[in-house]
Amino acid sequence: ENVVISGVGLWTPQHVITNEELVASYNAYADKYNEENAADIEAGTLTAKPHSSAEFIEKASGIKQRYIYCKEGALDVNRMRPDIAERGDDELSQQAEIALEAAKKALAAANKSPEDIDAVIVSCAYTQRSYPAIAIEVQNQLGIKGFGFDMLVACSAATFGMHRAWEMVASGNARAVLVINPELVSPQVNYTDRDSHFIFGDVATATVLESAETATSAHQFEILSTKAVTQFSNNIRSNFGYMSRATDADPYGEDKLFHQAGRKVFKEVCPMAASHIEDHLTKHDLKPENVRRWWLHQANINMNLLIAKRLLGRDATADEAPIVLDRYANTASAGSVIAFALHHQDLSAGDVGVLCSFGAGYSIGSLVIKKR
Ligand code: CO8
Repeated sequence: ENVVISGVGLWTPQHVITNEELVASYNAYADKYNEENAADIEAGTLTAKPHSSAEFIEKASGIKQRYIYCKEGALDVNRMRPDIAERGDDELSQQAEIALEAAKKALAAANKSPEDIDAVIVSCAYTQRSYPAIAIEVQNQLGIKGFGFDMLVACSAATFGMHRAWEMVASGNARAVLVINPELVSPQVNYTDRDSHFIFGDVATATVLESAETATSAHQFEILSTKAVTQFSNNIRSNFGYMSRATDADPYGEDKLFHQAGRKVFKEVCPMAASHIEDHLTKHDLKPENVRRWWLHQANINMNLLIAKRLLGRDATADEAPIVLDRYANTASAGSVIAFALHHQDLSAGDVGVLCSFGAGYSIGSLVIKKR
């Protein structure tokens, strides 16, 4: 059975943090930290916190700003993390709230109503609780029958989620599947660490995958095939988890937040991603020059430029490989889906595109798709 992506939805938080705001807050925090710990820094038992810079951030990453679900607290030098009120069991969870925003947009774009959907997958880098699944909460809110589940694949959560939806529809086990990526990552960002404080932003994306036979939307992309690979690496890691209570580990320890060896990631992931994409295209007797659009993972502009250059043998234009991380920063698994959401309506029937994620795990996931 031919499967299409028949709709995509993008929810963007209303709060923005510019590089300048972020750096002013971090530098004030660093000054305070250095002053309070002057004796230990002088004695050499503690390292002084160096200043961050907006110029460095833009040059090293291409990021100019990021969106955040709750700005309150994140820039407060006495807090340095968002200040989000806990909700009761009878209230909608924050992650389900943003998932619903994107899901409704995807359903509208796909021209589908909840009765048409047989499964809901919430796939992202973190879920705010273990159970009941956020997907089941969303399913309940929308009044969808069938089933829902959560899955975590860090950077490749969105593509791997779409892979599972493709399998469900292709096998005839579901008519249509809603895949949602509520990337509410700001609570996991260490705003006191200059190496990583600038990297991430919050967003939610969603897609509807269904049989080509039932699709009626204006913009449909047939999935020619999917391809995934994982290879274990500690270079991007978060040790946050349910075991902390038993191990007596500090639940707020720095290793419980996102941390990485960014240089190593860059060196190792770029060649992996380029050869993965090349192999995937070869399966369809396609060459990189046959690809009209590249919706690539959005972690770092230099990574995308390098991967596109390896594939094409020249620089890709912004029209060929759109960049959204200047506005959105790295949004974990949602980056390639944001690029798709903002840059797909201009393609013509028969145009081929590649949607590809790469990052933590390591994990790489791609879909070769064709405009109908
Ligand atoms: N301001 C000023 N200077 C800085 C700053 C800063 N903010 N940060 C670092 N520097 C300094 C460094 O200390 C270093 O100084 P020195 O040379 O004296 O040691 C110098 O600047 C250069 O630093 P780097 O070598 O680290 O700089 P790079 O040019 O390599 O850029 C990057 C750093 C941007 C991190 C780059 O290496 C990169 O992007 N790598 C790839 C990273 C990547 O893709 N990671 C994947 C992220 S994970 C993901 O996508 C999803 C995970 C799950 C979600 C998590 C949500 C929280």
